[in-house]
Amino acid sequence: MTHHAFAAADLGASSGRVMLGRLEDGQITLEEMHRFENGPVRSRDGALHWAFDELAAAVREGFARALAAEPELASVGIDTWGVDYGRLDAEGRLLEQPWCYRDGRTDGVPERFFADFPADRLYAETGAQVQQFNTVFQLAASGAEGWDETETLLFIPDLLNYGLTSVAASEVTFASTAAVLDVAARQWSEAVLAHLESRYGVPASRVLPALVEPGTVLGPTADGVLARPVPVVAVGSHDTASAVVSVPATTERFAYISSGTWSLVGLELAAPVLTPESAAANFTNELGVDGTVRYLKNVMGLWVLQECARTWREADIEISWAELVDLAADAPALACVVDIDDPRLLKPGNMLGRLTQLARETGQSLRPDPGAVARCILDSLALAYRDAIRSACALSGHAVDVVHIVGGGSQNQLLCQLTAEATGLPVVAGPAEGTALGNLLVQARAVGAIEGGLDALRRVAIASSDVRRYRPGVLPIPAHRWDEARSRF
Ligand code: ADP
Ligand code: LRH
Repeated sequence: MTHHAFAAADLGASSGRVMLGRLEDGQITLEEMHRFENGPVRSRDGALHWAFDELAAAVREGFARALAAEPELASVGIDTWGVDYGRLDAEGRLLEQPWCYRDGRTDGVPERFFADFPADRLYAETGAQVQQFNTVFQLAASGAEGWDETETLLFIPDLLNYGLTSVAASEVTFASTAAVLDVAARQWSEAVLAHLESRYGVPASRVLPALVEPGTVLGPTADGVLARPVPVVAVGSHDTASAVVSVPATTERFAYISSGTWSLVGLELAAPVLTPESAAANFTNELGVDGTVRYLKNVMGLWVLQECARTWREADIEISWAELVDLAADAPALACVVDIDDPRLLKPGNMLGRLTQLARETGQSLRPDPGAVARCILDSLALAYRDAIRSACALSGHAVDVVHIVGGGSQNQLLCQLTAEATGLPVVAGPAEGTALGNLLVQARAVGAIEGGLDALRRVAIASSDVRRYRPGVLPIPAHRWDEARSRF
């Protein structure tokens, strides 16, 4: 029986993993090779960076284990969280550990940027939502220093691929998170690059490499990286792009939520939506696999709960995710809801204090026990999903009959049920390791082990995924209570 094996490294903002995928009879089975924590590291001067060298070593370790387990390993591929980058000198050395997008250096930068490059022009060109951490604003914030020594700017997955292969390329799904692409052409935006150079002294057109589409085989791992050279595939290297590939959809009329540190909520479309209404609603048009567009909104996500859990851990209160979900399920529904996308929740630290403040500002009070806090976060997320899905459909004219939730958050049964209740739509939850699966699917096709378009990849995703189904109307929360809750902020 033919059998192919691939390894996927999937680095989220809270954890990374390397999964071995075995493809047999149209089905991929996953085996975890390595799992490691990730998170921003505060340097002595207070700045937030990523421990890139440690992440690169962990990816390599995971790939080495995969090759030891499957000596015929056909390829490896890497995806990571969006927007961040590193700068390399002429010898290919990293000039500094990459900045973390949650650092405060971009505070106020979009407003200054738009003074001489209007927001509507940036949206018409790049289709990117305004998030202060978009690469374009990070580059504007970085100042003119260090660019003489910079030979190449690479995004995080491209940087990891470069470390494996010495090939410098920029994979387009990730590049689309940077707000420096002409989104319709799937090419660098000459206008945005020229502005970065003339206004901020950032020689973007010189340091950015050629773009490649997902599925491009970059080349073999360099000698000595692994026990033998293994092809490296540029997959949908933005984690959300890989996650969307894995959605086990049986219809085109689906919305997805890629649920992890962030919740990426939206639709798969054939073309970007670049209308002023879409810009006003701050929807982004990120690029997907096979010429698709990921039309979505960044909802603040389980980050808020992760930060609360970190505070409880520091106070010696250890609660597993499953226990937290149980406590939240026992807490009253919609007792306190906040605008979970308030920018004040973006940075690390004092999350409980900030939630309490948001509640107070809207005439509510938040009970400080973990069950009530978790319930507030999950109810607020479900409300945000409802808004995002409704708006995405209205702005794009694409109707949906089902919501797919993939990623670690698909294991949160309360959040899945609340999503069904709030949206009034059936929810299909899983796969929890969707991003790794999407990464593996694109590799499998790149080396010829699967043939066909996204529908063929999704048939394998369906065969490979255990899903759980939720229907609306199970919890005693009628629609008008969601409307009332939404009216509080
Ligand atoms: P990222 O890739 O952004 O690091 P993941 O997709 O790994 O994120 O999802 C992490 C999140 O998944 C956690 O913040 C947690 O809320 C949720 N999660 C993980 N395991 C469980 C579980 N057993 N039950 C409920 N939620 C879970
Ligand atoms: C999710 C994600 C998201 C980006 C954010 C920085 O992991 O890639 O799509 O906006 O991280």
